[in-house]
Amino acid sequence: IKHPLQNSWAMWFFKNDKTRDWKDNLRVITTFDTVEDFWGLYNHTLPASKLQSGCDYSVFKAGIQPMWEDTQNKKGGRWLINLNKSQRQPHLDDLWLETLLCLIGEGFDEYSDDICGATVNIRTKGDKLGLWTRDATRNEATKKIGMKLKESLNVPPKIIIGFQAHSDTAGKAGSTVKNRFTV
Ligand code: M7G
Repeated sequence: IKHPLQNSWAMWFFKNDKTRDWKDNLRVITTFDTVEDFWGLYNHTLPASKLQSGCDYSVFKAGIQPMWEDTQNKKGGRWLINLNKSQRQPHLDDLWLETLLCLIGEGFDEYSDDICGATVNIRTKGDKLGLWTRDATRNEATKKIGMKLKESLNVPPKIIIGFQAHSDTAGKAGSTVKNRFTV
């Protein structure tokens, strides 16, 4: 008998094809709800660091699409970890795996219900890790989740990470988005 997870999850893949709408480039790879199926999936998918630039992986609770427009995301936001180019080879895959283990292991304690999912963006200008939560107005939950993420990923204290509301991010391609919280 397999070990059930608290939630069912879907893993998504995004491939940047500029001839199509952003949403049409997003595909579900598979869903899983046991520890064993998670590892089967993890071991059979290309590590994030080996994806082409412009691609994303996302892992979200089943029923939530990894986009701002989903009803579960539209009032939410993300904690964002920006990596520089030199961090992909030594660190990206470990950081992504640790993020996934926090998600599926419900590692955010009493705030695990605030979690929607996580995304890794592979980009030449620097990869990004985002942890998406459902309500950017929940101050206490948001701050605690950010602190827990920073601790779980061993982000050095002097590196400050920020939380941005999706409503601030949407439609602001290229420009800097203000942080609602930092830890
Ligand atoms: P990105 O892939 O998050 O970061 O956003 P990048 O700038 O480092 O590549 C790039 C663009 O993808 C955005 O400016 C939007 O046009 C589109 N995009 C990204 N996300 C997460 C969404 C989304 O949730 N919904 C929609 N409609 N477009 C999105």
